[in-house]
Amino acid sequence: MNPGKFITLEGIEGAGKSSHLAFIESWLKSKGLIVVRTREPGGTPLGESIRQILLDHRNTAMASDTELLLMFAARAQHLAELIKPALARGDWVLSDRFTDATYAYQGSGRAISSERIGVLENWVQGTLRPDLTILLDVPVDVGLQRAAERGEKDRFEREQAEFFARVREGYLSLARSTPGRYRVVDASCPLADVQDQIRITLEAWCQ
Ligand code: Z5A
Repeated sequence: MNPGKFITLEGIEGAGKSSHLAFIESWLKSKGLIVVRTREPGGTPLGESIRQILLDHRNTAMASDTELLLMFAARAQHLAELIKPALARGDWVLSDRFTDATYAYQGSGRAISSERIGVLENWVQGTLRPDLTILLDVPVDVGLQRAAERGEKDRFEREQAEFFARVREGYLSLARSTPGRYRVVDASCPLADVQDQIRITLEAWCQ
């Protein structure tokens, strides 16, 4: 049996992750792979409950460390209940966000040190890391304009443009420091062009 692979999709608000997840899933399935599609925070019943707390815009008093620990609490459950069993079966796991989002949002966005995040990453994940991370990169103004067309804003979506600028730079910095795992896609162009870039990326990576 081939070992399962772990693919994550990342990007700032309005980058288009939701729009492209189904495409990636169907492309992988067309290659005969069994795909488990999931998301963070969430992916399990317990994780989805934690997600509700994290995204609830009424939780304005949430401290940055609380936010960080809740992200990793949801992730610990996600790994134990879904990700590790799927990979052990040889399935491919496709996750809408994972720990890079923590480095970008809680690290670059909220100014929590990488060292502190790294302690939790090693504790919760051990040596497990994604095999491939696709970063949908988009300028903040473009992303926010796209996202503005959605309904009521959650707790993160209420952040200012400066916050998302730090998050974007955090992601680009991760991509620069981990080039073997990262593929950066220009998500500012039309949907079909972004999809083409993703397909070319997957074809090259899966060879
Ligand atoms: N978070 C965190 O802080 N720390 C962590 O460790 C983790 C997460 C794991 C929820 O995540 C929040 O959790 C997230 C970070 C934080 N908050 N924020 N921001 P989420 O992934 O569920 O939330 P999201 O970022 O809002 O993701 P999303 O729903 O997948 O949105 P999206 O990337 O913006 O994608 P979209 O809905 O597909 O696109 C938005 C709109 O743009 C939509 O109308 C599309 O039709 C349009 N769009 C997309 N691409 C294009 C192109 N190329 N052209 C034109 N229009 C486009």
